[in-house]
Amino acid sequence: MMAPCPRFPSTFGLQSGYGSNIMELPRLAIPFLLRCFFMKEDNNGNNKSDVNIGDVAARVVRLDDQDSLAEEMREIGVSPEGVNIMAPKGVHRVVRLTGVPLKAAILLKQEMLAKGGEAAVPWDVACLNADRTDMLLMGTLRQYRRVLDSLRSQPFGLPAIAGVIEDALEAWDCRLRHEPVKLRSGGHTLRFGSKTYIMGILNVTPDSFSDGGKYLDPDRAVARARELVEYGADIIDVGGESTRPGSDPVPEEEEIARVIPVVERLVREVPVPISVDTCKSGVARRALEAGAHIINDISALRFDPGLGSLVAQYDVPVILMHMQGMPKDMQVNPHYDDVIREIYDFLRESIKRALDLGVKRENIIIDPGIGFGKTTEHNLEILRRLDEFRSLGRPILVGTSRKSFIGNVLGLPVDQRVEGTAATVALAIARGVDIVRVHDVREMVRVARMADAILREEVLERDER
Ligand code: HH2
Repeated sequence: MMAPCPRFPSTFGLQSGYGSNIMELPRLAIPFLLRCFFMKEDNNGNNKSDVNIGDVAARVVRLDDQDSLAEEMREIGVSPEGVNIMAPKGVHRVVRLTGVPLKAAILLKQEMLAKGGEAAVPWDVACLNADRTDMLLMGTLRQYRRVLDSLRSQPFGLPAIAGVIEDALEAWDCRLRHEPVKLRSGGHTLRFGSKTYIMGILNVTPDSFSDGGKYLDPDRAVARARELVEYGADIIDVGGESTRPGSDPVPEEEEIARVIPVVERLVREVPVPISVDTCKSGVARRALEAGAHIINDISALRFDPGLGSLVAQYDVPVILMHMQGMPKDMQVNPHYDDVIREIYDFLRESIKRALDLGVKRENIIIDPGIGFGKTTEHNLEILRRLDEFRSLGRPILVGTSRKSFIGNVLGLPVDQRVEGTAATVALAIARGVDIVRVHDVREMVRVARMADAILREEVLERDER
């Protein structure tokens, strides 16, 4: 005889307030009825199953994107239709929105709740005491899809806000699918997502913090570049101006005299793309005329108004880096209210500025600027949360190599930071970085290849074919 039904379990209960929906009743009732059917109670009223469960085991699986989840579903035999329906329900995302107008925030919260998600807002919003607010949206991809569909027919700017949310979600998930970037000469193409690119540092300066004075002579510089390529560098980054903390700018003619003879030779003599680390359009123009492939601008097109249009004219990739202050004073009490948010906003605006100047979106690479106006704690937080920059939808570069935050953590001088650098490179790759700018190319190529083999299955599959 069937035992009396257990009490309606609280976890099945209808939520009060937002989200209550009579249409949900059949969905809630089915598991409840199944439970009534299969469960018995012992004399004390505790539930006891009459089925021998044998060897059932549970394991939390780490599937943080739809593709991996779909793969796992196929593995256990879920039908293709089932995979399509269920995969978006199994991937949860938290999205931080900033600067949302009050009325839009209230409707957006209601929409998230109505579709089974959540939206955290400050108390001021509940009291209608704010003009604009930040929000944390929480939901599965399916819930977002349903919310976004319904926002598109709502007032208060919600259709545009839906677009912002959708772009961030798509960019975060599509990092492995950036379009290939064909470089202007040498038949080079950058295929971001397929591997981690190693940018080897070649400073032709007398005073760089780590390799200053070693490669001022062009013959030595070229020999070093050849060595870096032999070790596995994918790109050589030539710099003629140190930007270490406390450094002064170098006059343009001086920078040209250091950089251009080396670039002219490298373009002919080494088989990888050449990037030039400069903020000056005069230096960049000469380098591009000499055949350089990429411009690396630590000022993100802010210091020289001519640099953006030059990059656009030559149709080359440009690295836009975040920096607070100027190299001379950037390490004097760097301060942020919210370091990730401020760098994110800076890079978002930098991308917009570059686009306005005519730079193609596919030519933009972003860089949070490790060590440029940041304390050790700021640098560590940036690395910990590097993946948040993926929502900007552009490939990410980081330059941690031998920098002082590694020295501060390990208590080691600049010539003993290779293992510390290796840790940052491996973890940055795990967070989705596309290019690492390093001095110790031989070692970091090994770190990156190993990390790629773990994280980018397609790399291994490709190599094994
Ligand atoms: N760091 C340095 C120089 N250029 N460019 C990008 N995009 N990102 C970086 O992190 C970055 C950079 C500083 O390192 P280094 O070139 O070794 O030292 P110096 O400025 O003293 O020449």
